[in-house]
Amino acid sequence: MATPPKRMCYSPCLDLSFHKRSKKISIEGNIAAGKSTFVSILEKANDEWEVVPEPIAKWCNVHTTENEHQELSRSQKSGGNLLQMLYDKPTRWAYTFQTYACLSRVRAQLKPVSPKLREAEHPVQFFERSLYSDRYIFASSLFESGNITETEWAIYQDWHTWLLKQFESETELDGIVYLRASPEKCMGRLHSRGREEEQGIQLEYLESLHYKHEKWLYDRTIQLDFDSLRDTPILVMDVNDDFKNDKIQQEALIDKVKDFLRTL
Ligand code: UDP
Ligand code: D5M
Ligand code: MG
Repeated sequence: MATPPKRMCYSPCLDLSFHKRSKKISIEGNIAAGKSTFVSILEKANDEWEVVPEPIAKWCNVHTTENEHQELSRSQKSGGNLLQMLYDKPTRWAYTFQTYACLSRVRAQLKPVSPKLREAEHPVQFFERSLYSDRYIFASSLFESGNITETEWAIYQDWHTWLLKQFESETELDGIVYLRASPEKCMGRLHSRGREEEQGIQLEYLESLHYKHEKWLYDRTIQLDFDSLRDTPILVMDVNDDFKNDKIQQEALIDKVKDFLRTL
């Protein structure tokens, strides 16, 4: 009898020695807290550190194949900006957004690592957010605000739990860095960044996301469905003070990350 084909094994698990010596760290924080700025600083700080950015470009420009194109609405033909659609009409697009956010994050996180990182002695991958923030910050908040229905929430939790368990060894985190900033500070940075899709975001939304981050990563009081996540070490760093233009601040933050990595 023919042996059934095994589930495709993505690169990290093909190389067991790499898998054992590498670390996966998620950088979490509110919208515009400074995550992208910080990960680009991290990437430059050490040759053995690599970054997996949030796949936001994909969410702002959803592509389809030629044939499917004929069936699409005008907004999608013009480049399917799912982030814009989410903010314009969350009751219609929140669930769709979550399916795509999760799919694109799994893909990004399972991409083969670079040969340079594979050769490194102490390789570290930093992810900008994680499959966990999709669920415990955003999807949960959109459900609580009535933008995801009870049925959608039940379906979401079902496939999200299943998917993460399927890819547990490839996506499990060794640590989390929480970039903690006040909602007011995030609002200021959001405006200074000026991403068009986000200009209608209200302080209230940032406050609700802040509260979710605090419960998950600071107070550690939310109910989690993944055993390993309950014990994942968390480094909390205050980023209310500008670090983007302050080398001393940057070095202090990098030193904290190095100390944290040594404990893992
Ligand atoms: N920013 C800043 N000072 C900082 C960190 C970030 O002025 O110390 C700015 C950054 O240049 C950007 C905005 O704040 O215009 C949001 O930062 P980022 O995109 O890194 O935030 P994210 O949403 O990724 O957390
Ligand atoms: O940018 C990420 C942007 O995407 C921000 O507007 C929040 C949004 N985002 C990210 N993940 C999700 C999920 N899962 N649901 C809804 N919205 C999401 P940044 O500013 O870098 O945080
Ligand atoms: Mg970012």
